[in-house]
This record gives sequence, C-alpha cells and structure tokens, in this order.
Amino acid sequence: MPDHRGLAEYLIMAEESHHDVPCITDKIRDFTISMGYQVQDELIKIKKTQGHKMLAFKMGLTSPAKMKQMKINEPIYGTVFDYMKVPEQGMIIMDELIHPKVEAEIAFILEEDIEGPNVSGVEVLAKTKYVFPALEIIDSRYQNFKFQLPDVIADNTSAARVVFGNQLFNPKDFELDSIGVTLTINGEIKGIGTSSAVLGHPANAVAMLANMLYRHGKGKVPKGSIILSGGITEAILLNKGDDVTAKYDGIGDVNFFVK
Ligand code: OOG
Ligand code: MG
Repeated sequence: MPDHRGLAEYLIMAEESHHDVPCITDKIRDFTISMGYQVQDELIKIKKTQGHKMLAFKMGLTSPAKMKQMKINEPIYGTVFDYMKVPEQGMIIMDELIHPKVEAEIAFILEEDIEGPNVSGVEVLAKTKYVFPALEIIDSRYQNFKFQLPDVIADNTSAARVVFGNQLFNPKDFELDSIGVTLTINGEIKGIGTSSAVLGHPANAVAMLANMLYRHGKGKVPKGSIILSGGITEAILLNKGDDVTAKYDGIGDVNFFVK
C-alpha cells in the first residue's frame, strides 16, 4: 500500500514551493484511481488542518476539448479552497504558481441537496439556485503538466485559483447548454466553445459529481454548495503580463490579470 499521507505531503510541498515534481505513477507503477482519491482525501485533510476552508467542488475533464488536450477521457472531481479565490478583475501572482493555465467554466450554486446514485441533469437544474461564469486557473504540480489519471486525482485535479463572475443568474432564464464562450488574452482570441461541450449540458457534470461522491461513500452534495462544471474550451497557458477575459453569451464577462 502506498503512503497516502506522504504522497499528499509531497504534492502540497510542490504547491507551496512552486516547484513541479515527477508523477506518482513514475515511481509507483500500480498506483490506481482509488489510491489517487485516497491521496486527495489526505491532501484535503491537511489543507483543513492548515486552516483552509472548502469553497467549492470542481469537476474536471468533462469536455472533449479538455479530454483531448490531457489525453484522459474520464471525468474527475476535486476541491477548491478559499485561499484559491481571486476577485473579479483581480490579479494572479505568477511567482506563487508553477505553470498555470486558464479555462472557462460555468458554476452552479445548489438550492437543495443532491444525492446519488441516480441524480440526473434535470434534477440538478430543478435544485439549482444560481449559475454564474467562472474562470479556473489550473496548475498541475507535475512536470510538463503531464500525468496519468490517478496522478491528477491525487493532485486535487490541478486546482489552483478561481475567478468568479460578479453576477448570479437564474438557470431557468437560460438555455444553459448553448452558452457560447470566448476566451481572450491580451485582445487575442485563444479559445472558443459552447457549454454543451460539457457532457452535453453542464448540469450533467454536477449530476455526475453527486453520483461519484455517492459511489465513493462520501454522501451528498449539500445545498449551498458551489460546483465548477469543468472547462468548456482547452486550457490556455498563462504568462506574466496577461490580461485575460472570458465572454459568455448572456451571462457576462470574467476578467483577471497575471502579475
Ligand atoms: C485537470 C483538471 C481539469 C477541467 O476543468 O477540465 C479541469 C487538468 O487538466 O490538469 O479542471
Ligand atoms: Mg477546471
């Protein structure tokens, strides 16, 4: 059995020192998905004892663009912490990160609990209070941003920073599966997509989260939870000086700078 706690500390050390590390699967050939989630659980425990609070759940690898880019075709979940939040029009600090990339997502806030095993996108929509646009800044702790599925799960799905749009929207007012998104850096278009890329409808990613948590014996997704449904376009590498804006049809813009 691998030392789950030790591996979680290895990844937190990489995050805190802003230095990438070799993949776990390079060292432990038979490191499985289930072990990956056990390391993630330890990592979350350590973060909580450090005083960090959970801000949101995140789903990852939910769109063809992301699955193709990372060469992994299975969705995963992780946890976003309070210290990862950067205000809209705020600054992310390059020197605190390793090789960050940005991706445009749609986030949900639940009005009621959802609990697996058979949650559907329709149920999620009925139990969603608000949706809003969100940018996720992912930062793999692994060298060259390359990993196998169990590695990225252990690494809390590369979670690093989030920037939330300022306005909340009622999901009933939108066709949530046909929101066009344009990701622009320094005035140049870097990514274009439509929200249907996320499992046909981003609510399906939230349903999948509930069903996965249930399968893993982790209970429900409680009301009030924020859930990031996964990148719509492929993730774009960031550089110092970047001015990043995502424009979402009908639900506004999200912007931040890289210092
Ligand atoms: C894993 C995290 C993916 C998403 O939205 O697809 C993710 C990675 O690509 O490093 O957050
Ligand atoms: Mg993401």
